[in-house]
Amino acid sequence: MKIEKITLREIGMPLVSFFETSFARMHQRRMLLVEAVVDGITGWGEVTCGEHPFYNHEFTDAAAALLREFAVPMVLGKTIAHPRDVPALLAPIRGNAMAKAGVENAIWDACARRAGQPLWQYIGGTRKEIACGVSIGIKNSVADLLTDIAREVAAGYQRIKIKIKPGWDVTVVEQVRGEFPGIALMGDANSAYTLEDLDHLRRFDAFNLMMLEQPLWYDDIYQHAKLQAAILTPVCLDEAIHHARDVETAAALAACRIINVKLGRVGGFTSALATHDAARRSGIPVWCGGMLESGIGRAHNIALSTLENFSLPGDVSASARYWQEDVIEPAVTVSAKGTLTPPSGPGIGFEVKLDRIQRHQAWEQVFLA
Ligand code: OSB
Ligand code: MG
Repeated sequence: MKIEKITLREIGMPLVSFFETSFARMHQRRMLLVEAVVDGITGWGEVTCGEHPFYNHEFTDAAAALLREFAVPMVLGKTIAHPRDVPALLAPIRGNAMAKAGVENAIWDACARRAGQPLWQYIGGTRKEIACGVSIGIKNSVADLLTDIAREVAAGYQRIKIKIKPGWDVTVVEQVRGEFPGIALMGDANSAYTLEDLDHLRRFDAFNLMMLEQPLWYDDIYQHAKLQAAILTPVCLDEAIHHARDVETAAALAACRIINVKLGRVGGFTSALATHDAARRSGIPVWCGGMLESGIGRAHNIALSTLENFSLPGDVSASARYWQEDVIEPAVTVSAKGTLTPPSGPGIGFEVKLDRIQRHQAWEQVFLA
């Protein structure tokens, strides 16, 4: 199969409401979309990095430069037998997993379409129903947060994740628990703490949280092992996991009991499959994390979530929580019991609406083999 053409586009869309983490408040997203033509068949990918290098080192403008100058020329005109051959083409580029994943995942979509199969089946997924959770950002007030949680619980979502940071943590969780004693609840700190905060972090043990996501340094596994040994709440790693070897390290050190697999952060489907397999071998359940994706990235996350070891509800939620109008048709919707059925059409299984993309488009660049 020949990679004949790649089109890069940047789109910008306002979020329906702001999303705040321990590192930033986001009002809009600038996203890079990758359209790859393989043997005459088009596939779509999305680069999931943020606009700023605050979640990881990648950011939209840097990813665009990396794709133009390095990643696209490395794959263009090349012949592959299977999309799992793409990482070897991109291997000279160190890091930059999300930019590379945008290219690789577009090729996976094209190849699944060429095979006439839904992408989720093409990658070996088996789940016919995916459990969905939501990620709720830091709000202006606890009252605002409780209102948002009530809405998402009423909508059926199976797990509520709230963002936490020093000053918006134990007392907030205490109030949420007071109001919603029975919900599956977790906190995501996005690396806002250090081991100096151990006594403070131990206070979360009183609230029966499903997990505490990446409380310590974004690039650390070992200190998380010390934390996990000292608290009852399961630790979940997000930022620190880049590939299957990190899962092996985390398992060997007992640094966490749960892992968040983000398709972009681990560098695309080939690495995500290996990461998933490594976690399964280690007896660590995983769930699919999100990066405020457009419908294209959302569709990829749905496919990934059908793998067997994605046994916990992920941050895979409805398009309408983020976008006035998504770039795919139909929009992603979640059932009243907080589930989602993977689509039956070939590839990502959603129609990509080019007219909507063009309406939000900042620029496009076409690369021909
Ligand atoms: O840590 O999971 C995270 C969004 C941006 C950056 C980091 C994270 C998140 C989320 C959003 O939690 C999840 C979603 O897309 O719904
Ligand atoms: Mg996270």
